[in-house]
Amino acid sequence: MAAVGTWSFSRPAVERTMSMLLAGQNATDVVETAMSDDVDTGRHIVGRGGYPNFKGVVECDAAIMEGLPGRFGAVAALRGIAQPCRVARKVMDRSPHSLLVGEGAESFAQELGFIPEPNEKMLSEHTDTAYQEFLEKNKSVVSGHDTLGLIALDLSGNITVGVSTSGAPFKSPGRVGDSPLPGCGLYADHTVGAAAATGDGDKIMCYCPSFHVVQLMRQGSSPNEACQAVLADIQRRISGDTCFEIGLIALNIKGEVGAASSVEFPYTFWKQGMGSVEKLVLNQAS
Ligand code: SD4
Repeated sequence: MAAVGTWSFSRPAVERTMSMLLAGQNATDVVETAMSDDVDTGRHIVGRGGYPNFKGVVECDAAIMEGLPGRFGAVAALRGIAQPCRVARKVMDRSPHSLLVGEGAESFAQELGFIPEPNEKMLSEHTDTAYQEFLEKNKSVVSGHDTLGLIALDLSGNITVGVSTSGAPFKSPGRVGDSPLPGCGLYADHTVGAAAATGDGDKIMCYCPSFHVVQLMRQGSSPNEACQAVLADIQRRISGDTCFEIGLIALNIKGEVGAASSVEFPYTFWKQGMGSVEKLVLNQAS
C-alpha cells in the first residue's frame, strides 16, 4: 500500500488515502473520496473554490484512471460541480464514453444526481478577490499551483490515479489543460504503476509525460529514474529554452515513489510501514 500527491496541499488527501487504504478500501474509491473531500474543506482549489476563467466562471477538469485496461473517465470545462472527480468516476463507470466536456458533462452529472451550484458558490472569497484584482490590473497576479494529482496502491495491488483542477487561473473559457487527458495529466497500468503531471498544461499535453513515465517503469526504471528521464527528455527537446513548469509524480506496484520537476515542487507520500505522511521538496531554493 502506498500513496503520493502533488504539492504541499495534497497532504490531507494523502492522509485520507493512508487511512482508507489501511482500512482495506480499494484504490479507486480511495482516490475518488480523498480528492473530493479535500475539495469540500475549501482549502484546495481543485473544484469548488477554484480560480475562474477570464469571464469569472469556474471551469474544472478532472480524471480518474485505474490500472486495468480501458478503465478511464474524465470531465473537462465542467461548470457548477463542486467535486468534479466524482463525476469523472461516474464517466468511467456509467458512460460508454471516456471524456465529457462542458454542457454535455454538466447534463451527464445532473442526470446522475449531482446538484449544480451557482457560480458565486463555486468561487471562494480568495479566488473571488483574486479575480477582482485580475480585472483591475488586467493581468494575473496569481502564482502558485492548484492541481491535485493523487496515486493510490491498495492492499490487493490495484493502482489508481486521479487529477482534479480548476486549470490555469483566468484561462479562456473552454480551455482544457493536460489534467483530464490520458497519458498527459495521468496514466496507470496495473502491471507497472502510475504517474501524474502538474504545471503548464498547455505545454505538458504536447509531451504525454505520464504515459512516458509508465513506459519507462515498464522497461525497468524506478519511479524516480523514470520521472527524471522524462523531464530530461523534455528539456532536451526544447533545447536551450527554459523549461516550462512541470512536476511529475510516480508510484510503481512495489510501492516505490518518484518525482521530478522543473520548478520548486513539494509532494507528499506515504507507504506501508510509515507512521505518517511525509513531505519532500524538489528543487528547493537554498
Ligand atoms: C493545467 N496542469 O490546467 C494544470 C495546472 C496545474 O498546478 O497543474 N496547476 O494546466
